[in-house]
Amino acid sequence: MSDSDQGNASFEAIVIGAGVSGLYQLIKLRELGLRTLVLEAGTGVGGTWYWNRYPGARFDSESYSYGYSFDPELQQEWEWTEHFSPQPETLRYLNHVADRYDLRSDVRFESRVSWVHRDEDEGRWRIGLEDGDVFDCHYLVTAIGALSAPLTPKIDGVGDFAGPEFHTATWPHEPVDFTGRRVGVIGTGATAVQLIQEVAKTAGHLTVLQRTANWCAPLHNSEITPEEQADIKARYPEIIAACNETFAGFIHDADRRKALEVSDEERLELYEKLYAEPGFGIWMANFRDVLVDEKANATLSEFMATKIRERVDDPTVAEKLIPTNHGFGTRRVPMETGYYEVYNQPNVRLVDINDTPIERVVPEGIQLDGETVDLDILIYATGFDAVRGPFDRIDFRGAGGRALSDVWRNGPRTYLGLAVEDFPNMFTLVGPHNAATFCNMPRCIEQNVEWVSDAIAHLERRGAESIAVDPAAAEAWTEHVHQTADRMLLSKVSSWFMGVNSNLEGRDTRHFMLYAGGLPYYRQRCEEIAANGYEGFTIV
Ligand code: NA7
Repeated sequence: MSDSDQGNASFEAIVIGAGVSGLYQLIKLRELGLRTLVLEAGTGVGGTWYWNRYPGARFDSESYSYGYSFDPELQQEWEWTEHFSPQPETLRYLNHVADRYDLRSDVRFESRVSWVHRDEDEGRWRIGLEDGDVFDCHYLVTAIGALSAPLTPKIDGVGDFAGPEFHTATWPHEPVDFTGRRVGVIGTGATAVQLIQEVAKTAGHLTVLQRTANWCAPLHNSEITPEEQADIKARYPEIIAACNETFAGFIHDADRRKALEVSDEERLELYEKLYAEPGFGIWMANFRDVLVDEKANATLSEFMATKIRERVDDPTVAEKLIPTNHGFGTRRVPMETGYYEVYNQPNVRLVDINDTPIERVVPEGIQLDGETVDLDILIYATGFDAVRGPFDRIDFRGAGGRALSDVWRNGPRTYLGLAVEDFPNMFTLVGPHNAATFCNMPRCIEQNVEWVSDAIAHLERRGAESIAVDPAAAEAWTEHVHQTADRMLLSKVSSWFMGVNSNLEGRDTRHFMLYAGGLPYYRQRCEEIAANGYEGFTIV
């Protein structure tokens, strides 16, 4: 399609977002012969990896387990240089994919969607952009990501700082020089941990403002040697197949033993082994009861606390870095490379804002209770309105003009995390209650995209006009999502997994945003539903 075609407003399919899921969805819709347009807010492809350019941003997934697997030639020609790829390389990879399959010609950049309305007379979706342009389509696929609605904190004076200020998720394209500068970072989530390690290397002084300590685990990143590269390339089918059989699509899978059934020595042996190994093993390949049984979890948390005490010189600082309100792995585990040692540096100060609350942001920096922290640069690593935020920021209206925010008034209600009642012919890749939200994303994204593409192919073959979720099916899936989460300790803890966010009104009660039944069961359920003629949907 040429640029001039993009000016035509009508398409058979529109995809919102040109990140990992949107790019693959475009490839699959083209294979079906559908005239497709992708609407992308950024100036380039990449989604998460386009926006999150902050120093230190990188995979926590093994690089070769993260890349697309749909084309063996793509796997063979691309060379990941590190076991956990840094953001610039990942963005290059996604641009390579866009080039290789000539995807940009069907992407309209700088096109932020502000509303999506169902035209029931025409049986089409109308999509309005911020710039006023309007498009319409038969099939709509949202590929808007789970972590793409950044939030600044609800703190008085945000915006009053006189110097440069940044949110990690809208980082400038030009490098920021921290040399000799006084830098403040608000937040200590997975993003902040990656960032702090980098900023501390050159900043004149770094102040970290921590509200909740998180359990961080060593990443153990390294370069991929030529021998490892050859081995990875020879074993790609095996690696991807193994990921697809694990709970969350990673190369790591739970140890079949229980922490409380083995001897103290055996338990410690596994903890030490996993702590010394690269990646999420300590979270994903641990004893199978540590994320569901409080006593089992306590043994692991105690082990991790000992490590923090060993690595941080000042015992008072070490205690501040040890979480006290949640067990290991019940919130997203930040992966680190020398994070704890940062607090041994003379140019770094940890402020626990529970002891010394932030009063407000002021032109000079941050006003704490009784003290002003003067800053040259202020960074918000304060996260996102996760999972549902990207939907809430678009005015979605379905059948009968019903707002999505109304359907989700008491929390998301979806079928398979892929479709919503009253939103016919609309599919939500990586939507709330979708296994892809709790997954090594591309492994689940490929499953999502292929399932949606098969569903659309089914409709096209039958000459059907629309597919719509039965409310009872959405009800049952939502209930299943909650029951599955209730078995896990993470459901007892406040985090973005649970939809809790202090920066948003009315978001203080827990409502699970992800799907924790595991990728194999999720895939099987999706396949069964398709095999049963799209059970739970009405096709007309
Ligand atoms: P997270 O994990 O939501 O972390 C945000 C951090 O910012 C966290 O430490 C928050 O503390 C802190 N925060 C948020 N609002 C405030 C206010 N108002 N005052 C002080 N501190 C605040 O976001 P990330 O970007 O780190 O990671 C998101 C995901 O992206 C990550 O899990 C990966 O999957 C990739 P809190 O814990 O709420 O007390």
